[in-house]
Amino acid sequence: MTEAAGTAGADRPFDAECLFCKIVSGAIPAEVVLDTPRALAFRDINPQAPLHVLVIPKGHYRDVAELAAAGGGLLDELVLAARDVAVEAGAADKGYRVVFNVGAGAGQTVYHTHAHVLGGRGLTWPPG
Ligand code: D5M
Repeated sequence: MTEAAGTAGADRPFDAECLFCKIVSGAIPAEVVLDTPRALAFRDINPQAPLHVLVIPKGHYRDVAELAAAGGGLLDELVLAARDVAVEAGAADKGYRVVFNVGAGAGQTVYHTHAHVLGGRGLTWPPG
């Protein structure tokens, strides 16, 4: 978290400088597909597959390890929300991918935990 981090009145970590905190607060619009008390899912602005949704905790945690360390079942909720997104999109039967990039070397550009949920086409391995 940055120096701007605090809580935004909902008893959860908040970073006023964070793009995804701004999406949670509604300051920046997003195409929301799932909204739960502690998680939000919205379409990626630069989709890499027919289904490409980001699932985020509403609280600010810089990466998935920080989220997991915070405990409280938040990581479980994100994974189950990712499943719900894939099911709702009709992508679950043929398989989907849930990716957390951690750190710049892995391609993380937004330091607010997000699961990429990818599906709707064949997905090869290894990823780039
Ligand atoms: O993934 C960060 C992802 O966030 C990347 O795939 C683009 C996406 N992104 C960036 N800005 C937006 C907005 N405003 N709406 C929706 N999606 C967005 P990373 O793993 O950090 O590289």
